[in-house]
Amino acid sequence: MSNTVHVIDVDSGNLQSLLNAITSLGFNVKFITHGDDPALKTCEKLILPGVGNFGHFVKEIHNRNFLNPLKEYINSGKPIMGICVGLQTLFNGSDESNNINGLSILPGKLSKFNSSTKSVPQIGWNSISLNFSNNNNNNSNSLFGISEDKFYYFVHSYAAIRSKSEIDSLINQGWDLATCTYLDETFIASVSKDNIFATQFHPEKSGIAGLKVIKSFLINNKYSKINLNNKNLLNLNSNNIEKTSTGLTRRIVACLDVRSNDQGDLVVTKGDQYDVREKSTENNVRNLGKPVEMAEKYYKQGADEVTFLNITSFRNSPIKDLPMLEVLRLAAKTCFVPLTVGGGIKDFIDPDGTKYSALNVASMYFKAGADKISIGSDAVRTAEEYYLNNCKGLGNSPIETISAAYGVQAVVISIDPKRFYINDPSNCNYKTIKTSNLGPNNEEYCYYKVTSQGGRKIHDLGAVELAIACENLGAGEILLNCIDKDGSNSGYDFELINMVKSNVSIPVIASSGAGNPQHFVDVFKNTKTDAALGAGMFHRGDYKVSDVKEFMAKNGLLVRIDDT
Ligand code: 1PR
Repeated sequence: MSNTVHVIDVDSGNLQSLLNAITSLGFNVKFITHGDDPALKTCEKLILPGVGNFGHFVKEIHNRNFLNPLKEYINSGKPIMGICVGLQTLFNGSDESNNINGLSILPGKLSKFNSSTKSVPQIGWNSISLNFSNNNNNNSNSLFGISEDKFYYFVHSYAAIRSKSEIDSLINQGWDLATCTYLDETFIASVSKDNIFATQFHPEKSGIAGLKVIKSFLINNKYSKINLNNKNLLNLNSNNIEKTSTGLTRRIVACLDVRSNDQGDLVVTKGDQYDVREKSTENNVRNLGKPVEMAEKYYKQGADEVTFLNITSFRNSPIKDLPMLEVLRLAAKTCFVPLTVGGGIKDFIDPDGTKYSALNVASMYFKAGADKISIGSDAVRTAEEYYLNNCKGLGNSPIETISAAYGVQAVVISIDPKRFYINDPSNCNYKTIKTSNLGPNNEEYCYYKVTSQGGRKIHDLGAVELAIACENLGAGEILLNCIDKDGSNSGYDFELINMVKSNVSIPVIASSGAGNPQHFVDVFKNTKTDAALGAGMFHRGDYKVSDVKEFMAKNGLLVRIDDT
């Protein structure tokens, strides 16, 4: 059996992670970028991965002359595996890009999740149900070991949403299926028939459980015996564990604030209310460890996601940011969960006069292995522009250009809000709330102004207003910090989280204030946050990510525990 797998590359999103995953399993990858490549006729195994926009992906398949060679490959009976938009392309088409035809190997179209009932995109770890056709080999799972007792990482707004009878009809046509239910909508998470296999989720980002699926495909291990009693003890099989309404697990994000220290080394640091210097006379930047090593440690402890924030990027040129690219490259080789990078994602001109667009910068990070980029300061500038322009984007902002190229799921907005108190909310320009923590002069109301440049500049813009503008411009997720809570170990700011969450339909990651596992339980029980982030408590070694997850599970919350 050849050790090489061929992967179709039409410049659609981050293929570096897939390459890293396959390489970590001891296989080689050869990319095929054009349908005329003779390797398409001779290769033994093909992967069709896709990220982002359906229309863009399918057009590239056409433009690069892949259509007929791809059909010939599939008809030859040799194995092919589609991932994410690669699975979507097997259908007739998608509401995301009308008038663009898919391969029509499977019937019907993709449609958008209903965002009036839940966060869209679906971002996170969900479980699947297996549905087998009658011609399946003696009650064997032909889905390369995909299992009902595992969680897989999904990130998408469009899906093959199907009714029970439509699913039965596919099964009658000989398809083995994994379906997934996202709150009120059931969609196709994986398909298998003859030589065709595809997943809507990203196995290369689904931890060890996902790597096992890729490995099974690479070694032709299509069938595995069904063992439905083998459920994850901590989770799906336990009566004490909640069933979340969306099906998603409670997502835990480990965050690394990174900067150069006074010796010029790139270090993980952590501040109190954004002040990252020691309180000693030396006043050094706190050095809590090396970014790549710490990221790997958190991945192994079970973090569902790792975020890197380059916290001093606003002072530097992109050339000085290059070490962060290296951090991403190295971390992506060992961390098979989503990676986000923030800091300095904006248009700028280098000291030598070279112009870079934010899209150029983001592309460099995606190529290095990032799955999402996070925009802080420039999102504030863009939102101010949006309101000055009668709530319309100019079309050229980083949020708009990056989400158009890589999909909304790839653009996170990092908000750095600061709390202000008032007595009378009637004349306030920002969304206010009646607070349960009275202000210093017993004020009963509060609001949050956003800041930029690491909290240094306070803007006349509210946190909710910023979040709404960014969602409208094409952001896919909010990373909601809170300067007042940062590094305080006193728990999250529920009032802020509830206020922002109830005004947007994209997912929100709660951040700032986590000091112990109880704080994670509290934030999920008291708010509708989609994820919770911790930094200092992990870096200091007070608790491991696994301590948090075990505590959450003991308190009945659904968390992902990876395979070993
Ligand atoms: O503005 O696009 O260049 O992005 C800069 C990014 O760096 C922003 O995301 C901004 O939040 C972040 N940043 C800038 N300065 C600081 C600083 O600390 N001096 N860190 C900073 C923000 C906030 C969190 C932190 C949580 C949890 N750090 O991500 O990890 O508050 O901490 P805790 O669990 O220990 O309480 P741009």
